[in-house]
Amino acid sequence: MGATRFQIADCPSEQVARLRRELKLSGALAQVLVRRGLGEPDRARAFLEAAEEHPPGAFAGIELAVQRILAHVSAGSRITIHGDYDVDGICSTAILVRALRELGADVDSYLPDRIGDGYGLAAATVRRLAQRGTKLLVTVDCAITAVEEVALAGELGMQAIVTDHHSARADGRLPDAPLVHPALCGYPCPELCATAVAYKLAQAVYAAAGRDPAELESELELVALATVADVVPLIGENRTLVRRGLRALAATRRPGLRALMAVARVAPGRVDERALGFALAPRLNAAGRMYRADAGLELLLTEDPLRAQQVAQELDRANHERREAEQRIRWEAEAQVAELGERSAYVLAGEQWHPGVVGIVASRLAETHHRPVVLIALDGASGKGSARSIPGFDLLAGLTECSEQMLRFGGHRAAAGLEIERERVPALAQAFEQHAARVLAAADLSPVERVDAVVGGEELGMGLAEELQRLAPFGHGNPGVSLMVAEACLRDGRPMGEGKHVRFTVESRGARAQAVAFRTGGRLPVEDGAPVEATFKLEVNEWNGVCEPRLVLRHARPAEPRIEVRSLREEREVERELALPPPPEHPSAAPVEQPAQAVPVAEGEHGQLALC
Ligand SMILES: [Mn+2]
Repeated sequence: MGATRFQIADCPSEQVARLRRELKLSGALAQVLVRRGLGEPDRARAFLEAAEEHPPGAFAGIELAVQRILAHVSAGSRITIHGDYDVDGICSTAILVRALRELGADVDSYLPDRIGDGYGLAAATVRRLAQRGTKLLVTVDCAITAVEEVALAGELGMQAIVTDHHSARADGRLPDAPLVHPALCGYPCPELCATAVAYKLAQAVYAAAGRDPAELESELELVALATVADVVPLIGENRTLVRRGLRALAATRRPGLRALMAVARVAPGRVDERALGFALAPRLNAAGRMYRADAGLELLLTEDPLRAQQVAQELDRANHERREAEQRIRWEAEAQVAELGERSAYVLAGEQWHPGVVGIVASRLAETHHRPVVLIALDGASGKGSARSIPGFDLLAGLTECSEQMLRFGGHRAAAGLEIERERVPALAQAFEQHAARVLAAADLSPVERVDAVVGGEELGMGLAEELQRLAPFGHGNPGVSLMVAEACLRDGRPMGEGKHVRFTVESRGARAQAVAFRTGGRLPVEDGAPVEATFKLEVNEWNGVCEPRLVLRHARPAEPRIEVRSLREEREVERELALPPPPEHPSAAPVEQPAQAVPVAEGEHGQLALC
């Protein structure tokens, strides 16, 4: 993998000064906002306040869905919520089941089985539900592409409502049913997850039934969990939903969530977006990956604390199994990568790779090697694969180029799934790698770190650590802040964590700060005391009841001498000088990328956000 490059975007100092003045912010936070396209004070203020919220009526046509639901509630006919086996699919199902039950509906649910049914609404399921007596089929987190299946439901005497947030079919055909979909119904935050869509629909149904939608406030717990787990961008209304949901979670009375937090050792009062993504979501997902997702749904719906505890322990065990399966596949896959050597993409296949886990491993490999990765679980004469991409590569386009090698495939730019005959795997590998080698430029093959602010050592205190929390929740679409420390050198490396990590002192402009770097083998990644270009994240670290600022190294590279080599490599030096970290009072730098040595940032618990 190529070295990480630093990218320091333009940051006009007059915009920084204006934000500092009008919003009373530090220079560092103002730089972050300007570099993230929020230099306009009103937009910056709105983002920091995270108060964007829209009424359910902003979904065009939602009243059709509401009327249809209420008609079935008053008729007492059977309503089935059809969800999905991941966190978003489970949480959206739970919200509608609870809300409709509360209104006296005859409601049940169906979660497809990842291996047996596959993703989405299947014709066989539609038939089964019709036989089981369903009169109204409500889909959540799926079925926007299920044109034929929804038509079949109609033929079998069922009405349907489709709620989803996935992309519609390429041919533009939509199911013939009332739709509640953020992008297709003109909702002002088009990137809601399915659980947020279900929450809005439940609010609309409550309002129309004469109930107070505020009764649904506690469902924001599930909205926050699913918004983080489903990796939708944490901007716009999603920020509001996650913040409010985290507050609700801290005081949750739902037995299942309390039990889940207990097995994951998350203190409710300190639950944050990382706990959602790395501790709670993987456990809730584990049942659907290893067995069936129903246990997750039962956990969210039960009112019985004892039963909640049992199910939470079951999920915790399934999560352990998932981790073991993941670890084993990863070792085998890494061995294949080592054998293949440097390639533009990797297509790897193995026996007895759990198909519910290959997607997680594919994303880890894509991240580690910064290459598109296809992982295929072979079983008999065929195999099921999962693929993950990197920013510069359109995965679906790449697979489409090799379509004749596969039985079927689907997905999008960043993630995809496929089925293939065993004997075709080598041909797919060859075609896919050739395509990747053709379309990927050298620059695409090394990761880029976007620097948010350039700061001096004297700024790296508790004040800034707390101030940066105003940008939370962090995650997809709103990454953690990367601070470049100007004129830094790293000193006094001392191993910690059984020699895996290192703690050290950062010096910059006469100020010193304590820092840590994870997974460096206990050593400083650069020469002790030498000038470096280094990026950090600055956290509030709570340990034994004491709050301290903590600097965590992201990447470091030796700072190259700037003046001496000017005559030799003048062109390059002009570029480098533009990249010189400016003092925080005058932050202005042209966008320049510089190579840096990668230091992996510890990502907390061994968890996973990506979809399978
Ligand atoms: Mn979803």
